[in-house]
Amino acid sequence: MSAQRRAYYDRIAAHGLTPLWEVLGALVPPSPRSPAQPALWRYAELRQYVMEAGEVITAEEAERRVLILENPGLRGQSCITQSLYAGLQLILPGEVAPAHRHTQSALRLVLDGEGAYTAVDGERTTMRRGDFIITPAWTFHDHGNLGDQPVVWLDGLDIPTVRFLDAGFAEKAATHTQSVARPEGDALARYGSNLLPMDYAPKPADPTRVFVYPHDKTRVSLQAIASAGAPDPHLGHKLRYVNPATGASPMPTIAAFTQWLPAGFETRGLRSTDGTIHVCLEGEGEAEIAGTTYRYAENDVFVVPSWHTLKLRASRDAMLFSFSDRPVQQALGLWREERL
Ligand code: GTQ
Repeated sequence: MSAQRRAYYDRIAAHGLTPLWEVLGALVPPSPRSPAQPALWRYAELRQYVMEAGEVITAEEAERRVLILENPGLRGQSCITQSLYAGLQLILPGEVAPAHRHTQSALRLVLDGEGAYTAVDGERTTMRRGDFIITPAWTFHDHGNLGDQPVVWLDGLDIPTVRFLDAGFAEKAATHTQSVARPEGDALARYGSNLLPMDYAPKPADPTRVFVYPHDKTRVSLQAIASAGAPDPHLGHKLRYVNPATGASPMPTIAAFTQWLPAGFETRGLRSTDGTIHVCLEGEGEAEIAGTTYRYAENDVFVVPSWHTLKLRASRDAMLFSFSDRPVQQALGLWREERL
């Protein structure tokens, strides 16, 4: 750089100015260049460290005893993609993770152990492996373990999105455990059975009042469509979770999906602008992400950053759960995908 330019940049810097032409290519790239990297977390290797957290701190002291899955390209930022956070939460028998609420939206995918519950706005749901549970923004929630086994689930939150917007609020509830206001199953009966209360008129972006999508029901649906026809070449047998009252994603900031890949099946390459976190609930196989192959097995988590081509293979019948910020991108007219 010429001495004249250098001196000029230094002089304008003192006035809070900087030249666009030095950064234009990076600011407006021809296609996404995510700093996030593809990565896979092997549950069989991580489980011991998750259990060890139970010896290091109590759920109550921690408020939430979670090991964050940090993207290797985004260390220190508590995120798995630029917009989403993921972590493994442990709750031991007899423990309570005290009630609080925040403007961040959360999902849980139950992975290991039985006997825990999550309570959302006064209703408990028993956490069974594979259940997809949500706690929408600003709903009080607490977790407890009434059983005799450690229970582990994957948390997915829009923490980085809310941080980006500087829109985070949180508060603790007056009591550790919410009092039970309605029997278990109430929300599913009222909002999740192709029926709705007479006076219920949700706005388009309202989160669903159905806060648990039971694994057994989802699996039955996947099995039915898998035996009814050939898999989509790019998706296998894939369905999206919805707010049944609106058809929109369960929460406004996070989309979630479930997918069945028959043994021996391989998807064609697909890339999309929503960086996506996948969890293997059943079976095993390979994820080829931008040319690098990762082997996945039960309870493994892998992340596909924005605009990285994904090919999935199943060596045994595989069931995958996934989530992303797709509804945010779609609301803003930004979402793109390319099927190769
Ligand atoms: O369960 O409320 O992994 O507030 C991070 C923040 C879980 C929770 C996390 C949270 C929670």
